[in-house]
Amino acid sequence: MQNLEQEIHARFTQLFNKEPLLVRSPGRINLIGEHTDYNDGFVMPAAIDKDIIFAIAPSDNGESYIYSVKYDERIKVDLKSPEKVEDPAWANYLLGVLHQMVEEGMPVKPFNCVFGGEVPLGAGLSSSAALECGFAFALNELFALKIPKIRLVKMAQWAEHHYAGVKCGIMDQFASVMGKEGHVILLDCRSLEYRYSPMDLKDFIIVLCDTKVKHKLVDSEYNTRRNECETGVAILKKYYPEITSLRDVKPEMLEKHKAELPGKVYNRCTYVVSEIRRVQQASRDLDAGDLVAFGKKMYETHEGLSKLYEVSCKELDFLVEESKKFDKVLGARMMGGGFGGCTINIIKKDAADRFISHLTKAYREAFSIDMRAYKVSIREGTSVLSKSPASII
Ligand code: GAF
Repeated sequence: MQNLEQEIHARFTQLFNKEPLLVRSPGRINLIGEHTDYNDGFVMPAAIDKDIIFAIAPSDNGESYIYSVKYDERIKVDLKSPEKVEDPAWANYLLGVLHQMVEEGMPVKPFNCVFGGEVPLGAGLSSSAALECGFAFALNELFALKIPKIRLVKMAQWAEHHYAGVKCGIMDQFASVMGKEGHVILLDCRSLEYRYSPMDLKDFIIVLCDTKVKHKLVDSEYNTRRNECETGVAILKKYYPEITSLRDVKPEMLEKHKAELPGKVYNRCTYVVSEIRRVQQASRDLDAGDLVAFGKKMYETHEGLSKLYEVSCKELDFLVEESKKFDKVLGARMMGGGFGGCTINIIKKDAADRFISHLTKAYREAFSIDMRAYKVSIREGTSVLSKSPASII
């Protein structure tokens, strides 16, 4: 982390010969509550110790540049109209944020920015939210725009919808900005009310197992799921005009009108309706310190995501099945949008290394792929690392 910060700082001073403001923005995990955010449900995410770091300072020559360390690529930004670009893809997450600030007439002046990080791409840890949120946060700080945090969250989500083309919910951006060290966030995605709950794992830790696969059509399948949920709501609304999302749907309503719902739509809705309830129960488990009950619910979630919501894949299913061979694993499931990325596992500390080497071996034998494992800790959301007086306007 220290090294990354130094690297980004060094690259900035080398390119722009100035002291920058440094901002970190984390990736996220989600304990439970998957594909519930865009259905007005509950989620339980947290920010983690994997960051993207931004170095940013005002520019002295009226031009603005953003440089990606990972891709060793830079773009020149037109501050008058930061429109979507064909290439490079990474630029759109940032341009989408900038576009809104410019549209709203915020006093964004020419700047230079260098960013890079350790949130793995395509692993379901929401590197895109970290990118959007960190950039929004950095501009807000640099130009003292006084944008409230929740507005930064929404601007980041807007960039994802309109510049990256994924109709995501609010969870990832919320977790990245609002995360709190050692706590999970229980977020009501309808009202945006939230509370922090201490994640007291006792002798357990969280291990992520990265399948290293990202199957095609992830984004279009994501948008399709969202549409299927909306179709379910539209059909049920004929009978229950008061409902506006799956949050309002009770299991009995689904059963009563099962025959009118296309099979897939019924399955998608069944999963979401039960997952929304499951998160509420899981939150009570956590309050009661009952990690065993919590872990069981993670397995139930995976089952629903795999069989009913159909966003898992053979690699994720394999890792979850293998985890069941370890009695020291309390729960495991696929995490995030699906079709690849990571599983999240809660496992006894002293068994973690054995678990990782067992899974790595089994996974390599099954798929000829080297799985990657991360032991993660829960950290603070997006924050300033260091301010250079010269860089602040
Ligand atoms: C992705 C989305 F960005 C989130 O909004 C959420 O829907 C998640 O998939 C599934 O729970 O990470």
